[in-house]
Amino acid sequence: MNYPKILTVQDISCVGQCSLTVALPVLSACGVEACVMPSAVLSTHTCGFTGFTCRDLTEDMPQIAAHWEKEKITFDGLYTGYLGSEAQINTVIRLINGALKQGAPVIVDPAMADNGKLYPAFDMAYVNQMKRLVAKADYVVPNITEACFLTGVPYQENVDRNYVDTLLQGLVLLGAKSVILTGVSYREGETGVAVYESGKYEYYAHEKLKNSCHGTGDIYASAFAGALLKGKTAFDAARIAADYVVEAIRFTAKLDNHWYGAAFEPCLPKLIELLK
Ligand code: PXL
Repeated sequence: MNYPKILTVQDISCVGQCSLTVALPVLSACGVEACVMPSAVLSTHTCGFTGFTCRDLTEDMPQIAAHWEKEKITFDGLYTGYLGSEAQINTVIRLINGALKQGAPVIVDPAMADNGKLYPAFDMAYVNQMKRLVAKADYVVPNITEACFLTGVPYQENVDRNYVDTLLQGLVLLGAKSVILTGVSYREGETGVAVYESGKYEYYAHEKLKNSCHGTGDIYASAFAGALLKGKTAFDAARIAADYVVEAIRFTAKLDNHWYGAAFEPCLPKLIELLK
């Protein structure tokens, strides 16, 4: 019975359908035991709400890790998302070095930017710290914007194979073993995911919907991590996650004024179906 235990490190945005409120249900639906190390508690996410509160848990994180170490608790995989600081990245690197079982994959979603821009909380110093985490990744799961910030390649809205190859190679040069690059659109009405693993490039194209939603990167990375831990190949996990996110975006388009996130919950049965 494949019942893996994954650790995910990211914030709790109490309202906003992102980070841990996405990762927990999605990983659970995949049939994976999801353990968490929350990096901060925010009243909402930071994109579109104003006046949100934030309780930084940077100082709690090493204490949590120390307790796990004492209890000899280890994990079959580690998946990181939105983090807040260099100190948090240091704790994650310590977990990678000490809290994982042999061969457990490290999945890094460098959640920090979209549409050509960094999220409000981040600057280039954080981008540089994130490079240290990418260097430890078995799978890095950026969107095009994040890949550009990490590699120093200027952001372009329209991309071709050459441009995508430059991003993939740049991420591998940083130390990532495999790259799952999302939002790669070569044709009108179509977008997709480029998977670069062991020197091999594969591409999965899917429908590009007219609406876009905040938080889809978190839904994508969570579904990818869950599918991978359940034994799917990286390409199959990338495809399943893409099909699931498309479904969630399609569902969200039917709602009135659901602006802050994607309604991924009603589509969880579809994810479970895709995993069969
Ligand atoms: O990965 C999305 C995300 C997660 N957590 C917080 C955010 C965002 C994006 O804006 O603000 C706190």
